[in-house]
Amino acid sequence: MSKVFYVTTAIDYANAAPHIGHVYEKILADFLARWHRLDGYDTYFLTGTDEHGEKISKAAAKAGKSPKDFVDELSEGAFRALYDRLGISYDDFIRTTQERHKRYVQQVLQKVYDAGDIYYAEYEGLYSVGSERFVTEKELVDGILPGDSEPPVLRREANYFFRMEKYRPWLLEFLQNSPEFIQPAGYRNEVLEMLKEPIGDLSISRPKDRVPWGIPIPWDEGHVTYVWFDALLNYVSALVDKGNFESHWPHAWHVIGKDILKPHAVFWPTMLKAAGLPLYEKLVVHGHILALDGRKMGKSLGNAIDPAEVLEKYGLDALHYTLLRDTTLAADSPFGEPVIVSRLNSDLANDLGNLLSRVRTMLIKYCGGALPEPSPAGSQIAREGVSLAARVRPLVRELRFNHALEEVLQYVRSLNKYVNDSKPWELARDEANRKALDDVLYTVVEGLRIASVLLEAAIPNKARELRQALGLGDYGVADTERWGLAPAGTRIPEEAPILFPKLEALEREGK
Ligand code: ME8
Repeated sequence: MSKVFYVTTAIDYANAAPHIGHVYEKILADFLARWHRLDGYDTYFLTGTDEHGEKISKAAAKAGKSPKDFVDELSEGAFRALYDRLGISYDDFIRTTQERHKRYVQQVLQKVYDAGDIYYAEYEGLYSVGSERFVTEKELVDGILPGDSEPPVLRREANYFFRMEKYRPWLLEFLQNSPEFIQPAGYRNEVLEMLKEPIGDLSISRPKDRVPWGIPIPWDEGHVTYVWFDALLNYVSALVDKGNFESHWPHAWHVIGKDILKPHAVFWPTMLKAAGLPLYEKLVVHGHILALDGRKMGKSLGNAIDPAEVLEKYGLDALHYTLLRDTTLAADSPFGEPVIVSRLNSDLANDLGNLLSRVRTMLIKYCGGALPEPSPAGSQIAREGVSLAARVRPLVRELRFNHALEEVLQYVRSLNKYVNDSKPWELARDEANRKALDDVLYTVVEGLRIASVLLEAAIPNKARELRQALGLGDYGVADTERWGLAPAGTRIPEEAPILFPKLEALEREGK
């Protein structure tokens, strides 16, 4: 059976600079993409920007720019540039203003219209510009949609409507029978609750004279497509454009934040059904990143962290690792520099980096700077190493990323303890212990090789640097399930930078 994996992120609104929440989500998806690539899946990773709608045109007008110039600058200069610096390993970056996307959206609209699932009607309702959708009274708390900064406005206009309500019984039944479809389970329950009562039909157009910035409705010049109907289709339009819809679509995992659960869990499956397209495989919903005091981060609150700044200060690997290790998918997670510093010092500098320095020093001192012959595969620590992937893999697939990383770190700690208990510096005093000494050092090298591969999706650059410092190249997850792959006689580089300098040291040096 060939293994195929397709992962997407929400496409960010190109209306302001990216924030740490955007970065968190891209790192979650990047972790999944990298892990699956390493584990032998034919992997495709899509991210991009959402560039139409009222929110964008308002922001452009405020900045005194045309919507096109405005989104070009933000999409390329801010979002894509930041994700490149962050090492987000996307295969395609979609922008909803691209021709390939517009063409596909129009095709789908026409198909659903021709099938009779789109009609024209007048509607009056409360509209949230912040969330770009009509909301119900029930969704509001003190007159405002949670997460929005402004109350919704009463709006009456004639629009095209998608017969979403018609598909509600089907969707409800499907979700009841598919416990794995929306994860974590708490979000699934929220959706099941939403679907118990009528959801109404979805207004999918806007009059062009009020919102000119959008994809024209193919059969009516006077209307443009509602931004969510446009945006959701990015997940498919990008695949169709590259000719890998058939192969990858059935394996799609969408990574999104909890605030856009309804569009992804309700609008999107019903749209796919109406368009005669199969459903995606899984919706991966994450909570929000909060300030350390537990409050929402915001520029106006002065408690926001700038992702570009923390990236510059702590490096890509530390940021990826801590956002994966110190958050829980199902909940909102407080995050800030103290979290990065303490995690970097403990797991990465003390446990992992220090072990690498220790073993390198001993290889140079006791083995002439070359890897010794493989140690026995049957030792306790070797068996623990080759079985590690079997423990980590299900944790990744179950989206328990923090547990997956902790599992590997526990192994790294076992390796540290193994060195302390075996005392190679004492063995080195007597040539009669040569074989025992070689075995200890090889075991640590092999253990580090295994750990580095299983951590690579979270510390992509440092994992490779670690192996390079031992003269080793790249391996896949399957190569961690075999002992003795580090070739005997491999020369290790004489010099290697400290993998993760402790942070007090950085501060002292004034870096
Ligand atoms: O919603 N913590 O775009 P967006 C974690 N264009 N994630 C956060 C967050 C936070 N504090 N704040 C926002 C949109 N996000 C639409 C998506 S998809 C077809 C269209 C997440 O720029 C948010 O939940 O407002 C969403 O998943 C993503 O960032 C983009 O948000």
